[in-house]
Amino acid sequence: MTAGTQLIERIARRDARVAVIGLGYVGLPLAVVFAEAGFHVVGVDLDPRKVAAISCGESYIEDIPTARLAPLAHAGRMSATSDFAALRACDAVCICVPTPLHKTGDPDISFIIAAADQIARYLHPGMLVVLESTTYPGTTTEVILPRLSAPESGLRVGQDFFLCFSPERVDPGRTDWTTANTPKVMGGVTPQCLQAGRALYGAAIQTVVPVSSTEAAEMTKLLENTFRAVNIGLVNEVLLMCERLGLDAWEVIDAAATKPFGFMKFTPGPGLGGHCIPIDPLYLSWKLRTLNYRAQFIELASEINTAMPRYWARKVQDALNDAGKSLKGSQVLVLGVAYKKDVSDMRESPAIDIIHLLREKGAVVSYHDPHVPSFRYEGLALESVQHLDSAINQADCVVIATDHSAYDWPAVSRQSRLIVDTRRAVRPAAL
Ligand code: SAJ
Repeated sequence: MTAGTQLIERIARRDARVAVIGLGYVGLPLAVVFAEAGFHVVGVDLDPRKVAAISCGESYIEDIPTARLAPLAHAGRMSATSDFAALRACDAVCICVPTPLHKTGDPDISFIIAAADQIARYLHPGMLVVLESTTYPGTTTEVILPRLSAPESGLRVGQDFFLCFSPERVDPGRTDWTTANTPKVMGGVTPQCLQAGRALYGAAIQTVVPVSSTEAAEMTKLLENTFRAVNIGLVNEVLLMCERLGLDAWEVIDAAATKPFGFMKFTPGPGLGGHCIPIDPLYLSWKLRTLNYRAQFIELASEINTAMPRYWARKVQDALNDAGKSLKGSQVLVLGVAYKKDVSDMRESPAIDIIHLLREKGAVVSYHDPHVPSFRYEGLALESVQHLDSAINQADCVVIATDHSAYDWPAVSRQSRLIVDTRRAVRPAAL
């Protein structure tokens, strides 16, 4: 019996022990889904607070209530550690670590490399390794594979161990599409690798979508998020075009969205926030530059999207000027600093760029966000104003940067002297 068939049999019997490296918004839900499918799961994370919380059965991720995690931890089906030696007893390891950018804008895959080096220390015959972190095409075979099939290990990919890439598709806060029911793309270094990956994920996730290689799977994820970034860049340019045409961009986009086919609605905004969309496409354009190709749509969309905070800061300056006021010394209240509505995440939030730009021009800027009571981010340390009504009354200009559902937008509109609305949260009267 080959190592592959033995692994697949252990998976079928739920005897396989699964490790998940990285217990964030991707790794923890994945670990829970495997544990609920009957596997013994060990989470590995360098953050002792995460390890302690999971060991007590307490969740720190919105998508996983403690009531769902606790029974698994208490039944011993799920545990956590910071000691990578736990991998020695595991049959499968899923890597769910961050893939940020360096300050230079180049991919930072140091977390992937660190995980691969740890796995290499405990790699044994019959082990399956699956990379989930979003990265450029080629990472699995060019970076991970050499570390696992180093001559001293004597282990051969596809025969002794198995290596796959399967992109994460977690959208934090979403309840309709979850880790368990979102189709999961899977590519293997060899057919045997793909077979092992499909066996494991197919035991816990409703639909596994095989593709011909790890590179195809890596590219699939980047296409998904590049599609969003480029279309958001397009509608932000539509805003700039409509302004010159004297048209309301949101009216035009809403009207276009009535087309029941061949159109997908995106809306202009303050820029591009989050930990995925602003970053993932730059992994792709970086890789293509190494192949002497310039990914023009990605670069143009990035140029337009990153220019939006400056566009909106200028709108504030112009609006105050039209009201006979200088931006310098004006009280400006920013509503919403999270990167998108109804979340508390601030990563790459364009609202922060707008605040910086307004402050640079001498405005006295405060903010309110029901999901962000205070923050210390990118050189700013601010607290949300406590009394929204009085803050609006005192403001020379209100900037709507994040259109949280918690706001009473008609009331904001009535109370504000001046509004710059980057999200069209305040809707004009219907025709
Ligand atoms: N944004 C716009 N206009 C739009 C849509 C978004 O300005 O029409 C802005 C948002 O305000 C935000 C940024 O772009 O600042 C990104 O927004 P997003 O809706 O893409 O949200 P994310 O970053 O949470 O994207 C995640 C992604 N999920 C994964 O990578 C697994 C993405 O693939 C999902 O499609 C997206 O959630 C989703 O649909 O909610």
